[in-house]
Amino acid sequence: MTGNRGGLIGEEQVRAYQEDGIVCVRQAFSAEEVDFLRDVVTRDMAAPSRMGREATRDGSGRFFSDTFVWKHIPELEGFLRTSAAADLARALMKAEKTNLLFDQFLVKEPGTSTPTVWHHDMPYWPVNGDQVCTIWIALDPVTRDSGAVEYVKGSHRWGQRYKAEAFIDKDLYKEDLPPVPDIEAMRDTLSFAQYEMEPGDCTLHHGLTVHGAPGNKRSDRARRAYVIRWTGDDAYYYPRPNLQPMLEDPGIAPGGPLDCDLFPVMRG
Ligand SMILES: O=C(O)CCC(=O)C(=O)O
Repeated sequence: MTGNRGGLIGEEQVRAYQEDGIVCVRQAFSAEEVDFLRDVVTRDMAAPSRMGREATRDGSGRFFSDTFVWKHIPELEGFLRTSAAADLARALMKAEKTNLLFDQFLVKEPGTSTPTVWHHDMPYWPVNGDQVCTIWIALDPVTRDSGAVEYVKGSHRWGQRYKAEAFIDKDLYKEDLPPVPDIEAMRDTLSFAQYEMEPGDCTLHHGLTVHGAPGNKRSDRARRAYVIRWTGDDAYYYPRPNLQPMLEDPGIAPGGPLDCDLFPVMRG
């Protein structure tokens, strides 16, 4: 299998990703890589890029996000190019080519009450295709009470896109799509995945898998994640009005491949 570094991905995980839209891969990243990412997130939180946002809603704590961090802290490019992250995404998507869409830190500091609303990712982004996925790398031990992300298994195959709901700017998204259904009211009829994780563990989810997360109730530990968005062969540029801001205009044609300096090819 292409890009299957160190045998981290087997047939069963590819099947699970394709069927469930979510898999967890244990210890895909070394202690040195985790230390590197922890150092970078500390620096980034102290001096975020212009894409940095506070996603904290009313309540306690701090829900921090920054995107396109690799353009702000250039050492990240080495990690993006040489770590297992791109290989895992490529193997699960069954892609030949793999582009980086963007990277992101998502941090819930201790005592952050803000949940992550139920949503799926693609309505936020100027991209379309089946081969779109996210890797979420744990930089701290993650438990339900520290804000482990929860995923609705199989929701990427519901054949429906839901309206993006803003984490930050409430009036941003205007696409004419139905809202995400009331997932809490459907708990008995749906199947969920939520993983307790150690630093260096990661999850990969499909761009249409519905997911959300509780706040971080712990007072002793942050929930820091390095999150990378990847696309494969069938993905194309699909700009629409009022989307999540990208760092800059990528200068590529709608309907065409993503390959450009902003969304570079990392494999293939
Ligand atoms: O980390 C979180 O709370 C949300 C993660 C998320 O929405 C994502 O990885 O797409």
